[in-house]
Amino acid sequence: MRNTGCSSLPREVLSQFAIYGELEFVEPFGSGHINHTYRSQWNQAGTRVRYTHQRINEKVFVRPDEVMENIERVTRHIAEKLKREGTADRSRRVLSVVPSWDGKSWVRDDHGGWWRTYLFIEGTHSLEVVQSPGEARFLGKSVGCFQKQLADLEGPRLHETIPDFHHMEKRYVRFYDAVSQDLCRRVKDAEAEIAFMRENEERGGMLIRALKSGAIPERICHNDTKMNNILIDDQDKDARCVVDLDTVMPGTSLFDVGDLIRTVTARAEEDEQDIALVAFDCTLFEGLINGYLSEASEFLLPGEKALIPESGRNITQIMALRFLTDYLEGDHYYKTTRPRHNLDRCRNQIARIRSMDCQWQAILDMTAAISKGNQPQAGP
Ligand code: ADP
Ligand code: GN1
Ligand code: MG
Repeated sequence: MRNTGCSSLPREVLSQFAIYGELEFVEPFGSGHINHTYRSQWNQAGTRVRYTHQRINEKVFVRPDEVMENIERVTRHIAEKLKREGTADRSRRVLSVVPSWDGKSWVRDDHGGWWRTYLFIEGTHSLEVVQSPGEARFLGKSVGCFQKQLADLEGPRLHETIPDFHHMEKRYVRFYDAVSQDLCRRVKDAEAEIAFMRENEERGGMLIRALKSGAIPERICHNDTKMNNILIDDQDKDARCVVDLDTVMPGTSLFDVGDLIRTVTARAEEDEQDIALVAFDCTLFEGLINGYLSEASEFLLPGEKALIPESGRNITQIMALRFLTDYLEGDHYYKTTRPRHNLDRCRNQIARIRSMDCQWQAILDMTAAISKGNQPQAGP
């Protein structure tokens, strides 16, 4: 079935969450590609309170119970840490899961759909394009901080909510299947893009090979750090909260910094159709990596730092591959609003890679210089 983003929030679902007061209204919210997101407003004894509700996309997350178990553990861990550290404004720095009246983190609707609720984080917005190195710095710092907060999560390994999510080699297997089957007769529209994917296959496997061989360590990471999954404070413009936690699971730190590089440095939206406007911006890259390493430098190993430039290229390539595969398979994964939407997205990602390639030496030099400047302090 096509993922068009249409659905509604049943009232019998809302009434099962532990929310007091009178419902004023519910509206669709956000521009995510995967879940169905709504915002509700309530009158609680004269105070206006808002919540975020999401129907989990079960075609993507086949074990919503495991997704929610991960999210409960991760949000509890971060919230406790913020409390111990006496951090101000804590409920805007981590998602708060609102339970059902019977104490679960989810509610099922009459058709078996899975729903969850969070406190709506007020006074924030998310970005589709970054304008300044300062914004890029805040975004990088927030993801470095998120990884650091989870580095000491105890207990069993988190569930892999989407197995092999960033496994380039397995993504290629599926892509080649889509090309050879050509079920929608779309291969003819995408010959140049298919050729690009073939040419870049070997290089694209670099991160996953490094992870699987043990050259870089497995860590808990977010796995979907595109910038609109980070909420920015409306007043001071600093990043407040990393959201969209469905894919928090084991991976490499490089998946996260790579997705930041992909989204933050391009000076254009992911949906921009005029690829002449897609251009890698070195000053945004510098701000981003400075911010990220100001938090992450203390735990990253030299092998991880060395792969930061490649991570940006790699995650951009995997996104190009996934958009193209979805186009060839008939647009069943990402929400689309027009024909060729996913092909356009793939072209946009390829333009990002080409622009990075034109500035590759600058990217390498800048990363090395920032890493050197952010060396962890030697112990006493
Ligand atoms: P998707 O998986 O579909 O991308 P997200 O969890 O990212 O869904 O939610 C969609 C958007 O809604 C996010 O990009 C973010 O801007 C916004 N959002 C999500 N949760 C909250 C929240 N608790 N408070 C405020 N905004 C939120
Ligand atoms: C999806 O859920 P959302 O819109 O934040 C996707 C990411 C892609 C992104 C591209 C679970 O992210 O992997 O990078 O679209 N999430 C999933 O915009 O597939
Ligand atoms: Mg999202």
